[in-house]
Amino acid sequence: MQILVLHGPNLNLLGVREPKIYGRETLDDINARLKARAAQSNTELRIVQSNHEGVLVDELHAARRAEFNGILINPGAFTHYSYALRDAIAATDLPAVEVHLSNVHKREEFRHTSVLVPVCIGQVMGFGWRSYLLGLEGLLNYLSDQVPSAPTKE
Ligand code: CA2
Repeated sequence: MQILVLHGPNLNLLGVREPKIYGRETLDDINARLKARAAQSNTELRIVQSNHEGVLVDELHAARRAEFNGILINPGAFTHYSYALRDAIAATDLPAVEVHLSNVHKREEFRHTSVLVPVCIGQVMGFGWRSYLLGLEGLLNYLSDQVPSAPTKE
């Protein structure tokens, strides 16, 4: 199986700034943990971090063409207002899980809305770097529950 992991804007700063909110793990640390867990389920990850909305949209379009099985995404602040990302996730027709390091509901009002979660199968937040692993776990479980479609009779 293949899963696309997307990290949105500013997440490249993880571990370097604001450790009280986002923890001390770097993005490389989180990616290594995700890869190790995915390998246990014979799953390959394509991992991309971008500060640019269009790059994330392009990655989502490419994921559909390349027959990925699912998407794990921390959209960063795009969570709260990007209809472009929402449309792109919906267009993939793939199961997507939204993850957040922080519990956005304990933070500023503008973070309380996700315009993306309606096109995702689920959302995990508030567990720091573990949110990513919990999100991956949920996605892998969801995918393993999917019954392969029966071959069509002639
Ligand atoms: O809690 C999350 O994972 C967020 O997606 C993080 C976004 C924020 O805009 C969302 O509301 C919630 C911000 C990521 C910024 O990451 C930084 C990491 C270190 C230093 C500064 C920013």
